Order: sequence, then C-alpha cells, then structure tokens
Amino acid sequence: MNERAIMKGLQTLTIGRSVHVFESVESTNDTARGLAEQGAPHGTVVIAHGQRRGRGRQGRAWASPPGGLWLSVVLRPRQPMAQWPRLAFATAVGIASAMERQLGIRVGLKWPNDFMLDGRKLGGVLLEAAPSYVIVGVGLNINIPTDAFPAHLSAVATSFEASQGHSADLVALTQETLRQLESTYATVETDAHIIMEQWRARSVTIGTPIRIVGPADAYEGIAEGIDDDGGLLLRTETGLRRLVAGDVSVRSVEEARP
Ligand code: BT5
Repeated sequence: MNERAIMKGLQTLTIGRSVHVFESVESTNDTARGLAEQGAPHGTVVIAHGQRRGRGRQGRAWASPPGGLWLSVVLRPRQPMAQWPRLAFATAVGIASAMERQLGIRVGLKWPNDFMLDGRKLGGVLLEAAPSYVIVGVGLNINIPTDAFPAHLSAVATSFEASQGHSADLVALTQETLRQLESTYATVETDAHIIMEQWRARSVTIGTPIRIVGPADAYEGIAEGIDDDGGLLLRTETGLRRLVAGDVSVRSVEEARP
C-alpha cells in the first residue's frame, strides 16, 4: 500500500487528493492534525501500516497491528460546528457501504461509533474537532489473524480475515472507502436525514435492551431509535431519555450483568 497505488484511478474530487502513507506512526489522527495545523486541505488522508499508540474515545487504547486499515481524514466542514457530530455518522455509512461493495460483507452499526461483524467489533470511528477542522479517524480490522489481537480483545474483536477465512485487497478497499466518504460527506451537508436513514437501516442497536454508562450515571432500557441529530432514544422505566454520543459506553444488558 503506497500513495501511488491509492491515487491511481481514484477519481475523487476532494477526499484523497492528497494521501500520506507511513510505515508506523503514533496515531494517524495525530499525524493528520499536524498536517491540518500546517494548512493541509480538506480531504487530506493519512494512512499507516501500524500505529504505536492508536486510540479510541476518551484515550482508550486502540490495538493496531499490521493488516488493518488505520486511516484519518482532514475535513474542513462548511457546516456550522453544531452539525459536525453528524460527520461521524456520515463516516460510518460511507465505510459500511465501501465494505459492502468491496468486501461483500454487511456490517452492523452499533451506536455511536462501532462496526460490528458476527456480533464482535470489527472497527470504530473517532472524530476529533479543532476550531477550524475535524479529524475523522477510522480503524478497521481487515487482514488480521485473531492471535494478533491482545488477549483481552480476543472475545470482543474480530477481523475480516478471521470472519471470512481469506484476506482482502487493502488498496481497493481504501479507494472505495475514499469514494464513498466523498459521497456521504456531500449528502450529509444537504440532507442529513438520508444519511441517518442509511445509518438506521444498518443499526444493530435499535430495538435491543442496552445499558449506557456515562461519566456520572448509567441508564438501562430499550434503544427505541436514533434521531436525525445522532441522539439515542432510550426507553427506560421512568420514560424516554435522549442520550448523545459524547463519553458514554454501550453494552448489552446481558453483558452488563455480573
Ligand atoms: C473506537 O473507540 O472504536 C474508535 C477507534 C478509532 C481507531 C482509529 S485507527 C485510525 C485513527 N487513529 C487513531 O489513533 N484512532 C483512529 P472506542 O469506542 O473508545 O473503543 C475502544 C475500545 O475498543 C477499547 O477500549 C477496546 O475495548 C476495543 N478495541 C481496541 N482495539 C480494538 C480493535 N483493534 N478491534 C476491536 N476492538 C478494539
């Protein structure tokens, strides 16, 4: 995987017109942020074969062995900042479509930011905002044998290779990903409802009993829906609650019980 291979025949207008591929970085989100601070344009892409300090939300560690797709995109959104969280949902829909087209698998989306396959986590999205840009990070476990994951993830994580028994063409997947992201970012700007409908159609969260753990409180209930602003509507014993992605973690009720 190198810049030339990714840009060959890519035919996008903005996303991936500038691509930087590294053997190993601390975190592609940090490298992308460094480039954004130096004025890198909207659509600049950073990819690494491995990350030494990949991260999830709230600084959680993200295991990034070779064979995964570890990618970040610099976005300079035209929408007001209040609408930037929608970009995480547009990213999830774009990535899910790319995997459907290129890998022939239908991934489930778990609110707020997970890609699921066979009931396990295949990947995630990490959106980090600065005043004048957004860095969207995507991690996908593609050509990773199960024994390459740290032991504590063996029961919760999966990869394309582990699930399907063969490896995938990472360059072709990356190209399709960049094309789909260009399309979903354009759509979310003009009609966020369409993107949220596409997100809901792939949801594995809606209709299931879940426990949401936030910094101060925890709520249990049935996920009734996701609204067009990305909020989760949770039916609890005391009524309907709306939760935003922020710093919550979501578990199935069975998982949460001792
Ligand atoms: C996420 O966070 O799911 C967002 C992950 C984003 C990673 C990408 S890779 C490119 C870019 N550069 C970065 O540094 N990050 C982004 P969160 O919802 O907080 O989930 C983190 C949790 O997932 C961890 O606490 C583990 O339980 C689990 N986990 C860690 N590594 C995993 C992996 N490779 N596959 C599946 N689960 C993993």
